[in-house]
Amino acid sequence: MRRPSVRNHFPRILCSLLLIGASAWASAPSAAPAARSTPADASATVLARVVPAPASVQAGGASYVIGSGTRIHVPGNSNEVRKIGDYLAAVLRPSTGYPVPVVADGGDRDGIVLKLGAAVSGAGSRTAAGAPGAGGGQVPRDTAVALGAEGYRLIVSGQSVTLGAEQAAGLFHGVQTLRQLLPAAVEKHSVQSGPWTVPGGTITDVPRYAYRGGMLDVSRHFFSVAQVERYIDQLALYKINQLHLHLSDDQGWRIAVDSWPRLAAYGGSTQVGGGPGGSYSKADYREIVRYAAGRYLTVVPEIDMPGHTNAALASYAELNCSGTAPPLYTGTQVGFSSLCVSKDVTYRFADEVLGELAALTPGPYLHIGGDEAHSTGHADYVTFMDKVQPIVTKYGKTVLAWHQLAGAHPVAGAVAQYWGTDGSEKEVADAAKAGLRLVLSPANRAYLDMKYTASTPLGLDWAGLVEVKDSYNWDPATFVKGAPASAVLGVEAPLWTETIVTSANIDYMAFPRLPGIAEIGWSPAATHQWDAYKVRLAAQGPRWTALGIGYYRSPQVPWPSD
Ligand code: TNX
Repeated sequence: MRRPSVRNHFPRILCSLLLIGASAWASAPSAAPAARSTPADASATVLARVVPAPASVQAGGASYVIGSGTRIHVPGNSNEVRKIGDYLAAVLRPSTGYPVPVVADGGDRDGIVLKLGAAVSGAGSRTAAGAPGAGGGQVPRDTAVALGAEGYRLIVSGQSVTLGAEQAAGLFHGVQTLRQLLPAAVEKHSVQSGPWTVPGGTITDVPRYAYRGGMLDVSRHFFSVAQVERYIDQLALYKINQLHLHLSDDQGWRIAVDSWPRLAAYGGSTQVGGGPGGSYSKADYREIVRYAAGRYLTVVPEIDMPGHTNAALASYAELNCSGTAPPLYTGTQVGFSSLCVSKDVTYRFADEVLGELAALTPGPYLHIGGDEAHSTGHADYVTFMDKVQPIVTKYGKTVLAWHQLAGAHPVAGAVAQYWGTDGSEKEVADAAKAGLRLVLSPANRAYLDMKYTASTPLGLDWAGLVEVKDSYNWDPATFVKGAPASAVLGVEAPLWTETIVTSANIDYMAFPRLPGIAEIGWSPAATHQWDAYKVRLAAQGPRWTALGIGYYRSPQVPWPSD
């Protein structure tokens, strides 16, 4: 495959990064599992195993054991927090066999307490060692750290597990951490023997980057709503907060558009290799959005333009400069298709498609593609982007596009998704200096469709072979040479599906690399260390097995036998 370079520039907004000082890091993930098994060591070991690595971990104090009397308390009984309580209960009930009721009262502190809002920053009284104090259950004011939109604090003592956050997303992320503090068998769907011990200590955690994405290409091969929801559940485990859906490409158009009905009906009728394809009705798409929102993920829909458009061009002859529709395409070449930049109908098409998609999408972004437009001349490419970006902003959305946008005129506030391999594209760095924000998806690091080794049965290798260590060892802040670190909004792991057909295929390519990209997006740079990470990652293996996720057992990772 030919991969093009980019040109050009533009304005800015800073992504505020909330970083806890490395000093707060205490005994955390860099501490490899201890060989001895005194209770304190055992606690430290378990607390130090979380992926993504939390910003601050203090092990110590009595452990909490989930038992038949454990309840999940939702003081204030807000609907949103109750849903998170129900989600946690749904994880705990099948494997523990306990009833784990979710109750509104906050008075009884013997159990798991989910606290939202003001109480979190209020006076607290538990020590890091978990000794109960006068304000039992309050989240202590033990650091000056603001938990913000997604942070949380988890305090485990002999009496209770108290999870506090300023926003519900933080509680949800804290629940993912709590899952990892329990034995892997907690993820199974039948009753297992405990004990269900949560080690004593305190975790205070906030993300490094606001945007932490996973992309699924549902165009090259179509994936059902249930398959997408399965992937959402996997993304949520690692605190990913954006689901980018690549909804259109040469091989298939996957979203119903009322004003252009043949896009889905005809353009969605096949896929790579000539299978039946498929598309989402608007109700299907709303269901994906709803399900994702319940896991604190925002859906980022992509309509790839002006290239990667054969499915649309085949559906409507008038979109072609020639006026003739090409046949549907089921191969894997890229760069041969283009919307007709000089025709007015092209912009009516873009307006109506993006308008309908904006109306269905509560999240802030519309991704307009813009990659590999090899059949669109540069001047035409710039013209097209000049006309289509304002359509996105007219519908109240933020422009997201592949990094070729940097070679056109990115509008104020736009975000470019970088997919190069060596960070040498000066146009991208210049545009970032001028204010373009970046989401980092370097293909030789973050592309989940790259083979791990030459013998990986699935995947492609145009960006190289990407073993687990390659995938983990990079820093978003410095990857694009000359781009200011402040321009980086976050990271994303794309999974292109030319060779990916089933959920088992998705599992195998995403695991174990996806958690590494999630960690790069979430954890403080100071925690980044392969030797410690591979031990933490290894501990995830039994969890994936318990969840039915079949992963690649990379020889780089010291997996336990499970
Ligand atoms: C490049 S990177 C593409 C996709 C392919 C992918 C395969 C980018 C924005 N486009 O069209 O599916 O490589 O790895």
